[in-house]
Amino acid sequence: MTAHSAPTPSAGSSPPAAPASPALPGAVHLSSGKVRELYAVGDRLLLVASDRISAFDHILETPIPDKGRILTQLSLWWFERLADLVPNHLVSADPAEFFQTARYPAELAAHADELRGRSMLCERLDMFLIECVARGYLTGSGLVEYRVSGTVCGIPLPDGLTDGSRLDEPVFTPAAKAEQGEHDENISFEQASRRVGPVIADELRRLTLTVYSAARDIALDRGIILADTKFEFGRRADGTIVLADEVLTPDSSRFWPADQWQPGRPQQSYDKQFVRDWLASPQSGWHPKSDQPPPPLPDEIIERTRDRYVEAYQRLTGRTFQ
Ligand code: PZK
Repeated sequence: MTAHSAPTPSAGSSPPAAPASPALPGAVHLSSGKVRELYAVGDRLLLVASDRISAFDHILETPIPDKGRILTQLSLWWFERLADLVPNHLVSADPAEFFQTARYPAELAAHADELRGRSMLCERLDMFLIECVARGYLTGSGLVEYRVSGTVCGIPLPDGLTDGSRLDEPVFTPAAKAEQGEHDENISFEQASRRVGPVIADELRRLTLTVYSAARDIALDRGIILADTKFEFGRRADGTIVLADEVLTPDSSRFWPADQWQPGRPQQSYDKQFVRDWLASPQSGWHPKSDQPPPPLPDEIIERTRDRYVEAYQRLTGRTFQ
């Protein structure tokens, strides 16, 4: 994990451009993801999911109510479902439980209500410096490489595939984590092996494809295509490889409605389609390629998008949200 570096103080009297680290008394802020925050709490980590949403590579100013809770609950459900296949980093998702542990600072108890449902207390692992991506369908950066060279991360694929094509066998397509604001860079299995060592690279590929395949089957039974997904793994002091981060959420994966799947065109996104369609429409007064920040979302788009996250959660888990 990279150390948190404080923003460079700006010269003169102008205020710093970046917002201050999101303070959480009793926790040390380590890093900000696009839509999540990571804190150290004693010798553990606290992952907190916000309601922020990104689209067209921008973080929108309009939050989607409950998104952080929905995605956290979905991750937790997957961790439970997949526990027989791979150990995971979850210690507790219940503030009432984790506030009782001796390592937990008393100040944090005052924030139990804002953390409940959207946070996970986790083991602090030694993270592997690759992103472990599995793809069962061809799209995105995989499609871009395929069109140039007929390969994805150096893996040759059959001719004649198109945007959204199903692959006969899912492929492991590792990526190198990019600096904030940049896209992760696809790398070959050989490059991944150089980063983590050949034995670990083999094991990460095996775990990634095993977990993806199990999740893909579960999702498809419920009418959702899990086109691809990104996992992060780390290692315990005893050497055990552990699944970390959030898993199999619409933010770490591509979810497509199975009944609308039609290879040969970009697929409808299960969660963000209303946001994308509205932002790209004349109504928004904005262009996806614009340098300007996107405008705030209308209430109707916020509501419909929240409904989509709830629907994805409920369809996959069979549980009712809240
Ligand atoms: C870890 N990130 C990504 C960045 C986030 C998440 N169990 C772990 N042990 C050590 N490090 C990490 C984890 C996990 N998960 C995860 N970076 C380091 C990240 C920003 C916000 F919520």
